[in-house]
Amino acid sequence: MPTTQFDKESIKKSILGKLQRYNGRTLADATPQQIYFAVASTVRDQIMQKWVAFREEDKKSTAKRLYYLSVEFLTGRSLHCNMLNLCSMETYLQAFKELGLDWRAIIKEEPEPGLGNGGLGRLAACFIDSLASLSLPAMGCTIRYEYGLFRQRILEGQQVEMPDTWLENGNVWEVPVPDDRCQVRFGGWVEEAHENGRMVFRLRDYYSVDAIPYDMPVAGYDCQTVNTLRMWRARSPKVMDLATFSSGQYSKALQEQELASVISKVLYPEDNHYEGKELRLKQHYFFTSATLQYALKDFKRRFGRNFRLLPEKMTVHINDTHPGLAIPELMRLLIDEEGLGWDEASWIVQHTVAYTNHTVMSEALEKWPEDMMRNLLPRIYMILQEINRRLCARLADHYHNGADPRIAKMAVTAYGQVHMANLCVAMSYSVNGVSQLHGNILKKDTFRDFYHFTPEKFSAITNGITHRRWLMNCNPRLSRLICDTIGDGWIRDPQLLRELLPYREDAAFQAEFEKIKRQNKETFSQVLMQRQKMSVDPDFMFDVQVKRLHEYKRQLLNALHILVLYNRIMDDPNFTMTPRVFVFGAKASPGYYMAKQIIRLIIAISKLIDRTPRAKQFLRVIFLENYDVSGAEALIPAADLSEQLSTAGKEASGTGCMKFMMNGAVTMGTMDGANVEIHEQVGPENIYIFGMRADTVSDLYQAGSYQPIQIFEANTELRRALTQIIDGTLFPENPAALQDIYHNLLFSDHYFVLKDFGSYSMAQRRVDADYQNREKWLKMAITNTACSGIFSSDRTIREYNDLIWKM
Ligand code: 26W
Repeated sequence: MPTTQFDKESIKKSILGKLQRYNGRTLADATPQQIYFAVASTVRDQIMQKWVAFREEDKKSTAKRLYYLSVEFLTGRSLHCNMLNLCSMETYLQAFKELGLDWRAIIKEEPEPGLGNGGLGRLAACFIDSLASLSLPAMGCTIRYEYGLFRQRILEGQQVEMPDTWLENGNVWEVPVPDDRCQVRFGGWVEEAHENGRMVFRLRDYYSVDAIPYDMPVAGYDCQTVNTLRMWRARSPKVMDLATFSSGQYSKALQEQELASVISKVLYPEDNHYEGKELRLKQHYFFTSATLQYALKDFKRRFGRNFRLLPEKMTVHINDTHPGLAIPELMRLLIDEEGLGWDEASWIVQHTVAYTNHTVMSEALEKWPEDMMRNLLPRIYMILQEINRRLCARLADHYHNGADPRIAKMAVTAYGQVHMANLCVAMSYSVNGVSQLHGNILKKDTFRDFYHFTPEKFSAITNGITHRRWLMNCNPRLSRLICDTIGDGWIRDPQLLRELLPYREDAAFQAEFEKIKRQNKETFSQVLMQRQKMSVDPDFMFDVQVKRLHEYKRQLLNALHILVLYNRIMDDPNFTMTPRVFVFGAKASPGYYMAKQIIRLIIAISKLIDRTPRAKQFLRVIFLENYDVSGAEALIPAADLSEQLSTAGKEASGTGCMKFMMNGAVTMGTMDGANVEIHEQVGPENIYIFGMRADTVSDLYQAGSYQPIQIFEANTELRRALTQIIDGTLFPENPAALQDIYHNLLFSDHYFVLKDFGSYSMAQRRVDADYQNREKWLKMAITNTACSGIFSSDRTIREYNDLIWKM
């Protein structure tokens, strides 16, 4: 075993040695940052040893490889998970103890890479963990953003965005790989010529950008596999022009280098909302082209120029449409660089690229202006046009009518726009949704016409989360209890968590479970104190809604309900309820006005309660600032109730819901996305379901008859709460501050907040009563943990592999 080099004594020696060599310090006078570096680079050394051995083996392999392309990988911190996946936790903890180090403090020093917005990016991170742990050969490919998602601060009750400088002190986990650098070309024009009886295309007057890969090892759990997360960084290919520099024109000399490197400068903060920004298109093409150039190089090294073999030897999986230019780029590389004909290249692409859709929100579907595409990527644009021409010809043929309206709906280019989802559906061999409901909506609605042509392409594979990070790592107390109760088989096979079911009525087990939840609440309260100088009472019920702020996720439903509770408390001196703290965490896209107003509302309600002593006995509202992966890891194990309130049909899957469930929180949710499947797993008695079903929502949109004002008039409690938004209750000095929320709800309410409010409020009454019945509640909570195994991303990845990748 190579790990014997990393026994306790050598770990201690390594940490002390690194502090001495890199910092010239002893342990006693090293800073926490320096200690973190010494520890993390010791763990890295251990991974590197495995990585080298793994890659030696891998080089000889002729097996199929997966390239998982995603514009986001929201990995969170790595140190803790790496120690766990190496199965060296105990040894490290012993070493820390003997050195007098507090490991919690060390872990906190790691900057969190915020290379993602929300669900899509976090899913990619769970997937690479599962891929490695199941020993499937895969490379995650993305952009090495210098600035990740903004850091959120709350100032005067409003969100303020600050840059996320995660690379400031370096990144211990990455290794630059200059030998795999390549160039990506933009702009110019296409010269067409005949050579040896065939058309050739040459890009002229282009400018190119260097793509430099930085690799991060992804160590699988208790196995020899170490996969790679490859992050591409953009750099100018030109060294700075010294003549210009010497003549004193410093800024001109620097300009060109700056222009190239902006491509990997910053992550776009829009989630589920598309804007046709040119820099974003550059980012997408940049990392997609670099990845495919590398993938082809690797393919040729292994199999020569036998390109027919390509679909058998690699899959390019595109995580939503953002890397969709992989399709024309692979065509370009095969035709222009390798000399293949159109038909052969097209066949290869259509058997190599697989696509996952993550949203049906129309404002999130990418459509690039044709002009922009033509100017920035002229050769790619040409290929897109040819793909479109052939697609439309086939459709016209099929419908016996070149003017059939379905053709424009399915076209790749139409009305001056390139429709990325149509490109991906038309040219991939697989199109999948991320929950059963979402998969059905794709077939019946979003891609209905495509589905009629090629039903065999479509599938639904429900998302998952890695139980290693989201249970073993973030909730060590519960993990220990589970191991003590049913053994540790569930770590390899999380479905074995079901063996907990008989214990849900066991009084001793319930007591332990309850004790752990309380301890986790105390721990969270400490974290909250460190993060924003606040604490919470661990005797309160923890009711949590954490996710991106978006109107469809309906944080408003929750906020209005809190106002209703406030009024019940204030109106009736005899009123009592289960004391509850409502925790919110949510970043709003900086340009999303309504989302920012909703944050203001939540904070205003929090302040209203804090200045009202009677209300404070029963209610608290906490807005967790800068909600990120580390925040989630501290909060989710402490939650009692998980709020999943999206308008049915809008949340493709949701993955937060699974993390809460696994940690023993009960769901309050609509029949949307993965909630439907949680309901199926735990049964109706262990979940709170409310609101309209997706088909009813769809009918209501069709009918166009919804009038929220009628509900406003009929529901007294709701009317009162809504009125408080504008009557000075919340902002005595500025009552109009949130009037847009009020107007929107009354006269539009696109996401049916008012419509579902009554049902939500009733379900919340049941929660209040059930939580008092400790036995009943604990039984529900334990059932949720016990039934959560199916939502491990190991199951998800196995399904992708069986159905799509076939590695
Ligand atoms: C171009 C702007 C943009 C940015 C991000 C459009 C769309 C996106 C993502 C596809 C949005 C997203 O993160 N979707 C979420 O994906 C998760 C993983 O599958 C699901 O669990 C969530 O329900 C879905 O909202």
